[in-house]
Amino acid sequence: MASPTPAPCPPKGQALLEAMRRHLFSSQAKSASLATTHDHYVCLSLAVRDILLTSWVDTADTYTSQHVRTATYMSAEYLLGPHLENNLVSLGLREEAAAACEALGLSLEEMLAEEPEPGLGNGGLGRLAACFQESMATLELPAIGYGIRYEFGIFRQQIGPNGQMESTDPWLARGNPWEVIRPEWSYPVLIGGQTVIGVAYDTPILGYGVHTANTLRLWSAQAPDAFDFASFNAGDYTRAVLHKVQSETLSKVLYPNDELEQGKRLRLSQQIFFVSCSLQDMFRILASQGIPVTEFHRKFAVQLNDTHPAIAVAELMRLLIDVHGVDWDTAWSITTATISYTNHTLLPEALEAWGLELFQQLLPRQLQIIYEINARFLRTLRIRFPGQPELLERLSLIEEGPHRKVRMAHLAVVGSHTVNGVAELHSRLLKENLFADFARVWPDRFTNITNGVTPRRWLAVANPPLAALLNDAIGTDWCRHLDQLRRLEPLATDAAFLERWQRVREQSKERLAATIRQDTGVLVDPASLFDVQVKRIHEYKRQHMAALQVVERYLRLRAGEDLPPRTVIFGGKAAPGYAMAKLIIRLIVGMAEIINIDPAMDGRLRVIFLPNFSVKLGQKIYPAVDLSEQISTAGMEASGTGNMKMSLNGALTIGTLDGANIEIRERVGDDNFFLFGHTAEQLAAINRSGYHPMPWLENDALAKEAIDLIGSGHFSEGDRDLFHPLLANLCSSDPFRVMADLGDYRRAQNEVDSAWCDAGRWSMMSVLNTARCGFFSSDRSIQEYAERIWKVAPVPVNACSVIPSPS
Ligand code: TH1
Repeated sequence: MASPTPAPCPPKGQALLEAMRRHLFSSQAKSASLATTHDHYVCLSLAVRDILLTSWVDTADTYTSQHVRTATYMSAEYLLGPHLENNLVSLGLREEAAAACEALGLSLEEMLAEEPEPGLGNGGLGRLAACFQESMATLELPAIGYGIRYEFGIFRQQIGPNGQMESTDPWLARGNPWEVIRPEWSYPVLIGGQTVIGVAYDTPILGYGVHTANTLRLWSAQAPDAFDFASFNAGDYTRAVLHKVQSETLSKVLYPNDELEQGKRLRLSQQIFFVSCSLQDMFRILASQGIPVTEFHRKFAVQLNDTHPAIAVAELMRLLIDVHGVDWDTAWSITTATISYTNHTLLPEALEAWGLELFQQLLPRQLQIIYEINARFLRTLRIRFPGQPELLERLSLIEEGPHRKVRMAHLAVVGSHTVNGVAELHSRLLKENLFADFARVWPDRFTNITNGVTPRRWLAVANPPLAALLNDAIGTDWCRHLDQLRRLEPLATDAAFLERWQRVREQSKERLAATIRQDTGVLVDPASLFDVQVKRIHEYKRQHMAALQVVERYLRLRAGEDLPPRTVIFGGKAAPGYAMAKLIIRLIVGMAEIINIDPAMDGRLRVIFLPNFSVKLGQKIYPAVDLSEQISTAGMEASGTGNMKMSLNGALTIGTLDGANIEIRERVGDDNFFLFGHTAEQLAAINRSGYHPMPWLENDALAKEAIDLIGSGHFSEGDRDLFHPLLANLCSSDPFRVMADLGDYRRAQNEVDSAWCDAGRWSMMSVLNTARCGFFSSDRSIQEYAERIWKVAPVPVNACSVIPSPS
């Protein structure tokens, strides 16, 4: 609300204020008396956009006039999160915007809350793509992000008594002030004999504290203009419109599956659609700069974000040969010199393989090219490895069997000069298992680049109190050079500093407690230990193991044990078709219902399932985490990035030796990390000798009691059948080795309880987590991509725009 006498606006704030007033009239066509909160949000966003447009225009001019080498990132997902606050922080205008809002009787917080989140991704893979875009701009690297402008992003999750319910996410319903349509840049794509047009929508991606603003170019599907004129003229208007509707479904909705490949016709169509538009766009840029097509690989480096855009290998060949008249061998050298591929998972169910029939129907020419690539590849192998037909069969781009398929991961490896995994362990396992044969053929092709997260969104924007403390203690350089956090180390034993640290953490926990109250109605004590697992719900991530642990804690508390107060917080979406994941949510919700009303648990234990985990909600959660749960079965979580966000914000991790946990532990130190569980190697050995959960369970009275309690219907209003599929699975095959790790998990949790009781020591460990996490900046990851894979150098952009800056 307006304060009676608003503080005078600073000059840049004044300019924002004037621009907001102007946009209310010229963009929203309203007077103040009719303006809604959303109108004001749009006006503020447009006012900020006016300012960043000079950077955007200057960046495009600089890149065009200097013919710069450019990295292009192809990703089916970008989990961007809201733009407004991030742009304000990048421009250094957060305070000014707050003042401008206040002068209008508005609050900046209210404006920020109005922004719908572009949820064009499922989870870690999409969020990584978003962090990478921001880091590329901050490092002043010429780059373009290519993807799909889904009209509906990841579904909205509501939690009812029966667990998860989904609804659509119409994020574009009220327009989008951050994008610019470029109808002049649209391209035809032939899919299943029908032409679809992709139209470019551009979003500026600002670098932090630099004049660079790169472009994220997302393709929207449209029916061709002259759509089916024949039917139209024949009076079959409906048929003509039907084709239009069919074409436009291509960019209608994001598939809500995380790490699950579902062989859907529409999905393959989406992939060729955005890949072909992007490559055609790159040829257009090449031509506009007078560069011959045979120089494609000198102008562009193309990074494939997992196999979703792997069809780029065949499509680039097709465009070079069929459209630009290049011969096969030259085209192949250009393609393999251009493309590189990041693998993000070892899970077999995520490995894309498309049935030949479907492929033939939709993309006959690309299939022909794939056959030719394969024939030539197998020929070289036959010469190098004579008499090894099994090896050839394993490496082939085509999977044999009753249903022959194209293996997209193989296509990506064969068509790339470099293949990387996303954490050290993952990259090693890629070479030892999934791509072992390929590693024999091309040992130098494989490398590792450990993931990172952007400190702008995940510290400066998400955690203003901590950012202010850091600025005060070690200066402001950490935001661009996250390694600077090292300078906190000496302060980890400084009592006065620890007190301030504590205060900052309390603030974040109070803020989250307020959100929890608003979203679930449950009151939680900010002084309790906030124990958090937020991420997609998946059995390999083992939310059910954490749930079992909570039931055990409940039993111990009921038996009179004295344990420090905890608030256990879960959040995350389950793929709508993934029954077991939905059942895990149902279990957590059932536990919360019983535990949170049990007077004996008051002040001791609270269980929360926060609905609709998203980037926005993550920004409130990560700063408030005391204990970060990273408990996946070793060898299954390729990297994880939530683990980095939590540790960076001062959480301690309880975790397995999996993904990037290993590197986090190496850096923060084993004293400041609660390790448990079998290693990937130990699990492999257990698997070889035949795993069964029963022997583990039989020696574990507490685990048995917990399972029995769940089975008794205690958390399901007496329904003994509800959780049967989950419990039966745990007690028979237990594919994710929950029982093998449960005992050691409990031991580590007990250590957490004792460590928490020494508040001073906990704070020191918390400081050391932040201080030693500088490595996990996406700036560092991107620097490695740019130097080792793309060979793309920074190009600083100077303010040279002829258009005057509005400020
Ligand atoms: C995730 C990985 O599970 C996670 O460990 C990693 O940190 C993240 O990628 C970024 O590298 C993946 N998400 C998906 C989503 C789909 C298919 C494969 C993966 S791997 C749809």
